[in-house]
Amino acid sequence: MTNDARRGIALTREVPDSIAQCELTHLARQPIDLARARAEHASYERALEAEGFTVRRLQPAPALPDSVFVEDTAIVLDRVAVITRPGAASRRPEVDAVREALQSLRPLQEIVEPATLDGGDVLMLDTEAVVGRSTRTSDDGVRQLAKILSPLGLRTREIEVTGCLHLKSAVTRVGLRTLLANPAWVDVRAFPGWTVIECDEREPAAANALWLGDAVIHHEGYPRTRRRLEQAGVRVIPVPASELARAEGGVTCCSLLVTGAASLAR
Ligand code: CIR
Repeated sequence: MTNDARRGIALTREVPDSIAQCELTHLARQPIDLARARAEHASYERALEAEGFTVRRLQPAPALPDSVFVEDTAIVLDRVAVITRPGAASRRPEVDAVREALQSLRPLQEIVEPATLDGGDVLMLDTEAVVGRSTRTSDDGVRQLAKILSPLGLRTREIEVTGCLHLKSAVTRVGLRTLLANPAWVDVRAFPGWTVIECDEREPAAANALWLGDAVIHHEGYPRTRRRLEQAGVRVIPVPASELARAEGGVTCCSLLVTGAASLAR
């Protein structure tokens, strides 16, 4: 696709100086090369631009270590954007800039205290929101989301996820009727009617792909899983993402895609 705004806006946020203090749940802390992380993030933004998105960077938040992972702060749908209340207390101040950026693009709703919900736990499958009941998302968070989505004709379903941070670490959409999953982290039988491509077992974190409608952005470090995707006819755009993986982030985490006509209003 040519470099224009027809696809909509991708909200991103720069890798903060404090990334080394990020939250970690399943990974041991390793040093993160800030310059390299920023270069990888820039490659990711360029890939989105090359696919027709206008990248809009939120104001930087140098003191919020996980602020690059904007996906967790909102769920952007055609007719509403839901501002979340992240499960990690250190991440809650991240939502302010996201709310400000989204308010001219969508009617807003909010997940409110004491509920928690991370955007990384919400997998939208057409008219259904599948929500991972991870350590970050509470039952009340799922209930509040269901209440917001139900009047829009969208169902909400809770699903168990184990061994990884978020539902979308375990399963993501890669096609009109196709998912990419790590069956060790999520029960793939929970998606009847969907073709499920399993990631290579030597690449457990490879189930996280960012679906753009006709291609996916995927971490270049997972060539075996990439081959499986390509064999299934999925167009893969590989990007470097190894430094942010050390912060337990994947490719879906670094953007909020605002697509459709409403996104072009300013
Ligand atoms: C966290 O633990 O919250 C961050 N270090 C990583 C968040 C990754 N986000 C995502 O999977 N949606």
